[in-house]
Amino acid sequence: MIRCDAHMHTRFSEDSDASVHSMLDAAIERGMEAVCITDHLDKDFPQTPDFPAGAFLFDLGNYFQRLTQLKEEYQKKLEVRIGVEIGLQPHLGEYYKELTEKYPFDFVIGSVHLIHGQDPYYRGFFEGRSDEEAYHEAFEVTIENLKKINSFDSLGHLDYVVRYGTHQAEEYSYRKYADEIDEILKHLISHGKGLEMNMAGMKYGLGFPNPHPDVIRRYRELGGEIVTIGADAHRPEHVAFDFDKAGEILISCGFSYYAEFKGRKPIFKRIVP
Ligand code: HSO
Ligand code: ZN
Ligand code: ZN
Ligand code: ZN
Repeated sequence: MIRCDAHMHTRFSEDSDASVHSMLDAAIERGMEAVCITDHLDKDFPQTPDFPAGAFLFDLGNYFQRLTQLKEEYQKKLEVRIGVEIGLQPHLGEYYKELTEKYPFDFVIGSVHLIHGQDPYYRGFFEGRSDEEAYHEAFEVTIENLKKINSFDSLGHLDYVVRYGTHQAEEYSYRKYADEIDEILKHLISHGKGLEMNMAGMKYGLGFPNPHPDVIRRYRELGGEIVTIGADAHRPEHVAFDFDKAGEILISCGFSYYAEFKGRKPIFKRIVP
């Protein structure tokens, strides 16, 4: 059983209305022993149909103050850790370095939400691009980000772009993008970075987490040891989503442990099937 959900959003994130309490209570209800709250901090997010330019930022001083209170309030019921999901863009290396050194995060997820300034969440990105072109472009941009940004612990939802593809996974397999994916995985391994297994892929109808288990298996084959797990819930009902399947999937990828982060250091937990 996996007992820690290490990726969730609350109303500190522009795209969530959930109170922190509602997310923590849901985690207790689902049998979690620990959670890490990882609100979105996506510097230089462009204007989109839902948000004005510059959305996905919040006051970190206020965040730490509020979450530290709740950490104490919940300490007998649930271990609450304080993290963040930073949105990677190649020009933000120095910005994120300063920010992650300034605040005492437990865990920093680095995620690529923007491909040359566009979020594939919006259909506009796929206009004028085949899924195949879009996926190649997303992985190339991921490599570029990794070369420029080191201030994170685990790479979030590596194949995020596939969730939103016109034909989703029809044009997708590890093999088809093996050159780029291997470069991403080798970079993570040689820099001591984790790979996230993001269970939200299950609820997007992909039928697999992000990244696909073949990618997680390849990370293992190449010597990767740090897999973090999160449901990426933006609402209480999605906390620990499909966690009953997470352990089996990870075992099928050759792992008997998963990793949680505390004080920016990995803690390895045995997966009990
Ligand atoms: N950042 C979201 C996707 C999104 N983009 C929502 C804009 N709105 C993934 O958690
Ligand atoms: Zn979000
Ligand atoms: Zn994300
Ligand atoms: Zn997220």
